[in-house]
Amino acid sequence: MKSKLIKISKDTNLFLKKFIKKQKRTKLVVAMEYGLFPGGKKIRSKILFDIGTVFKIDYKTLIAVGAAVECIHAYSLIHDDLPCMDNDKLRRGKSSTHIKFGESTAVLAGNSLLTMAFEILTSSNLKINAKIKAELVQKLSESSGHLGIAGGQYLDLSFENKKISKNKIIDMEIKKTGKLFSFCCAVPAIIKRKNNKDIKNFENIGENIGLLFQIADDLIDFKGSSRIVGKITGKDKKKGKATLISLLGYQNAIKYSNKIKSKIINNLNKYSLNSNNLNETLDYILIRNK
Ligand code: GRG
Repeated sequence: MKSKLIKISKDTNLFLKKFIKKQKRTKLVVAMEYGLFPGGKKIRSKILFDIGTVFKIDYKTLIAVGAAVECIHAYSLIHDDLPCMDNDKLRRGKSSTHIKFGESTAVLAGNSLLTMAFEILTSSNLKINAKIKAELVQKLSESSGHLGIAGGQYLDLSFENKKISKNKIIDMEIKKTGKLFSFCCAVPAIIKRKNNKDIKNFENIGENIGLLFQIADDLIDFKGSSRIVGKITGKDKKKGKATLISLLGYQNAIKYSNKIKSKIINNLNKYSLNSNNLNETLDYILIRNK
């Protein structure tokens, strides 16, 4: 598992470096690269790889689409750390982008990474037909906007210091974190021109993976060490964040995450697909300490 993740991470970074190198160099690109490299764990790209391999999608295509996803993800982290959002000074073991370059540059670097994701999806590097590219662009935009990450972040901020129901917390976490995983899981089905019902099913699997990932992230914030995680931990409690841990307690949140894991695997097994790779990624998500 670790060696596959390292290879995917290396190939994704290489793809992104080459993509940026082909463009005219600007000062803003320095802040974009700071937010992108060396980068995080590349779990979203790994999920894309796990499902993509089952569908026999070409590796280079998976790396290119994964690179677009990592641009959106890096953008969300840069903006998430801004003083008007979660106000964090540390990310991926170094100063947040706005601490290093200033707020306005961080906002613009984030915006430029968002648009770069769509440049990648529509570029000639990606060898898939135009109709499928358009569908990927549509799905990724939907996952990033008010129905997805941005909408989830809005809810996350507006839920602070309030008593929020389990369903509302789940809805917020699926939007904030799940929608990008949902996109990763649907991509192979979209490329293989599966019907809408199958695509919806894979989106649903992705939402649950995202939810699982977010619960694990909240458990790390609750118990993890800042030195290992590379960002300040213990913030959720201080900020009065609505999480499944604050609602259910630590042990029950772990039980709930195991239930979601079984749901994901059962759902995938319905397709009689080999879920070995995905299974090991889910285990990694649950046992990781950063
Ligand atoms: C990006 C569309 C868009 C809007 C901006 C700021 C914001 C609105 C959204 C924030 C969303 C957010 C930060 C959700 C948390 C997701 C999460 C658990 C991130 C941590 O992911 P890891 O652990 O990070 O994969 P690494 O560093 O490993 O890549």
